[in-house]
Amino acid sequence: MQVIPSICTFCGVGCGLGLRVERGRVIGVEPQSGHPVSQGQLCAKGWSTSFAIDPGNRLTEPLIKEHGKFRKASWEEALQRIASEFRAAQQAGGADAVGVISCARATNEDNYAAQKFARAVLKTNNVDHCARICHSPSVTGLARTLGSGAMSNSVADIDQAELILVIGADVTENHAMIGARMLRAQARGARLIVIDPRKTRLARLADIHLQLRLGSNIALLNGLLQIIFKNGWENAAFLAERCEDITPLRQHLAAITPEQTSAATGIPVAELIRVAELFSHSPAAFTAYGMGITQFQSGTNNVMAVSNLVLACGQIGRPGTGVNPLRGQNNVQGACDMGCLPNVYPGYQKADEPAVQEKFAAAWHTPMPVTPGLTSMGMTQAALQGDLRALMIIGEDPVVTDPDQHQVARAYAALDFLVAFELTLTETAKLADVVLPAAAFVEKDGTFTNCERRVQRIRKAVAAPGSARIDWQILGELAARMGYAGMAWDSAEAVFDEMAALTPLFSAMSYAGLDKAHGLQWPCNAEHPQGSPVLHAQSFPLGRARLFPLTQVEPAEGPDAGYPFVFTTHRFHFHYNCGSMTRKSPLLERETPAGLLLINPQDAAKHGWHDLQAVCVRSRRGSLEVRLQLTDDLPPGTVAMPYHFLEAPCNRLTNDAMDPISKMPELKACAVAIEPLAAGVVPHNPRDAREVPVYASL
Ligand SMILES: Nc1nc2c(c(=O)[nH]1)N[C@H]1C(S)=C(S)[C@@H](COP(=O)(O)OP(=O)(O)OC[C@H]3O[C@@H](n4cnc5c(=O)[nH]c(N)nc54)[C@H](O)[C@@H]3O)O[C@H]1N2
Ligand SMILES: Nc1nc2c(c(=O)[nH]1)N[C@H]1C(S)=C(S)[C@@H](COP(=O)(O)OP(=O)(O)OC[C@H]3O[C@@H](n4cnc5c(=O)[nH]c(N)nc54)[C@H](O)[C@@H]3O)O[C@H]1N2
Ligand code: SF4
Ligand SMILES: [Mo]
Repeated sequence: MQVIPSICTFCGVGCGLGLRVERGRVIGVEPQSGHPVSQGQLCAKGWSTSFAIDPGNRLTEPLIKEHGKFRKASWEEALQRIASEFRAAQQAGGADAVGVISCARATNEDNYAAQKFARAVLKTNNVDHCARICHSPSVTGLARTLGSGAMSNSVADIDQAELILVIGADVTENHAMIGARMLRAQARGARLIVIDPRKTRLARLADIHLQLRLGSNIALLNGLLQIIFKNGWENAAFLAERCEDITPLRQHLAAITPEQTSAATGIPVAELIRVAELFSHSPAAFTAYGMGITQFQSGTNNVMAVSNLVLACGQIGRPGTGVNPLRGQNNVQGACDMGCLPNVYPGYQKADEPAVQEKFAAAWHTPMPVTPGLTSMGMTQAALQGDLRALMIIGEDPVVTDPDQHQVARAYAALDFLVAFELTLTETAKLADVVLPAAAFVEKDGTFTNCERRVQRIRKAVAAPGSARIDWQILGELAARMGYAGMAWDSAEAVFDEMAALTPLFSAMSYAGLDKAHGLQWPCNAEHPQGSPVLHAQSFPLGRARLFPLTQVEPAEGPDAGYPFVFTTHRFHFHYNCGSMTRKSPLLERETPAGLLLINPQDAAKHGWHDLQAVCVRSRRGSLEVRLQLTDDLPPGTVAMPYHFLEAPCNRLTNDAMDPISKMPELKACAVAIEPLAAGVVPHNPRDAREVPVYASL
């Protein structure tokens, strides 16, 4: 048996794995000892890796759909078909009639290739990925306040924090090794404060839990700041030295009273004062936040409100502090860094700046597109309107994971051509005209970038099943077929080196450097050859940071007589996003029943519903059938569902009302009605039809 060092393929913590390989198969994993983030541990998902990538569950040959049914095809035929369909779509609708959705689960090398393919081969900026519906408000919000949207500090900083503030993140479930580290910090005396409308496990263990009304984040953060300014608890020296003038913010907050904040958020005044005092007086406060901040139509403003609080108290730029968006997927930080966003090239070089366009035109030996690109949700809208005709989806399952499932399915049905690169036949792949089998992380070399900007090596441990190929190689072969020779790399390292040479944030990185220890944190360049564990120590990318006056924005849909419950969505520890990988593990499947609607016992009692009652849940966009689970994790009036289960597709209900700045849809709040099913009726389960393309008839 060999043990090959790698990095976990699930969440953005980026734990170090050893892949146990026997007779050409990954038979299990072990934690890497001495890894700076995972410290010799893994969570249940990491331990289940071998099921998630098992060759028995995988696509092995290209598939082409004919008369509504897939048949096996050669790579030659499949690639030729994709090349000619993309060219036909562009001839009919122009360069921007096509788009690429890249993969936050694939490597930096794959993502670099995806955006280069979009820009250099297709000549469009229509390239995006699921960061759009994850931390895009962090990218836009922190760009405005600091100039950089990444986690400012490192995971190890938690060990030095005196206070840990967690806002809208369920850390023990979703970033398990960070959650464990926070609890260890609390055990040695750090204070733990959680702001969440649900009683999460971490909230139950915290010193203080502010169980705010769902969606009242700006009201709460403004209220805390108002108390801080009123009492003179702000860090005046830091504000004077490091920030722009804050007079407009002070004036804006002067109109607010703690009583108003309490009424708007449901938090007693005394609790507000206590948290404001503790946070502002702490010698080192580490602030972490997640989807409870970003997934709102006010997502960008929510992020800026977090940033205001951190800056006003000077809790940034030192070890143990910082504003720390907990990035979600194993390589979502990397997919953003590599420029799989319509408005930036690798390293956040702006796509609308002529100098940047010229730089890449010269490096890639072809003109660059000049029109602004569409976001992923923008591509869905364009497809519905007939403006987008062909779409390439590399490892993403928007039919399950994007809001308003019926609309997504209608949009994809309206395309002339859809191609999916996947490990398995997901709900989205079922809708495609061509499906290409992609190599999984254990079958390729490359790098993943974790949530703390740490670029880490993954290594090929086994051969890909059947004829499956690596994403960047597929893109290179397609490029050649479409007349572009500049993507014919011979190794992942060659892709990385090209990227590093063009990206100032990565210019001092190489595979040799990454191999030496446990990777390097960007920026890693001539100024910081050893990388950067803490950002913003001396100055901000903007020079001085900015604090913005902000006003509470309510969710687009509130409860009313027709739809009386607030509906929200979140995650379970044992499953991961669309579930296409974790649900292959019988061990993980055993842990969590699929498709439950979580509801407070008082609500259930009021309506005479019992635990496991079968119900129909309806929003303005769709409906589904599930069973209730009674839990006091949720306050009365709010119901919640995890989103991993295709047989209980909560994104049939969710609202695509969007943040105007980041285009983030409001996945955390909409309104629903609940009706009990007749006694004895079993909830309809679309999984019964699992292998049938659900929307093939649309
Ligand atoms: N086990 C597991 N781990 C994962 C994932 C997974 O699917 N499963 N997915 C990965 C990905 S892609 C991501 S992005 C991360 C996401 O990790 P998190 O950010 O933790 O994601 P969620 O559980 O969706 O939401 C976090 C919390 O926001 C709270 N919340 C809802 N509304 C509000 C509000 O108005 N204010 C506040 N303050 N809180 C609110 C919810 O109650 C929930 O506890 O997890 C990653 N890790
Ligand atoms: N209601 C609701 N919806 C949500 C959210 C929510 O909180 N509530 N959260 C949103 C968030 S934060 C996110 S990030 C999205 C995630 O949404 P998705 O990105 O759609 O989900 P994932 O399960 O992370 O991964 C998608 C696919 O990547 C494939 N894959 C893995 N590795 C590779 C590879 O190397 N190459 C290729 N080609 N494919 C690969 C897997 O097989 C999997 O099917 O969901 C969003 N949707
Ligand atoms: S915490 Fe995240 S990275 Fe670590 S083992 Fe679990 S899923 Fe993998
Ligand atoms: Mo995410």
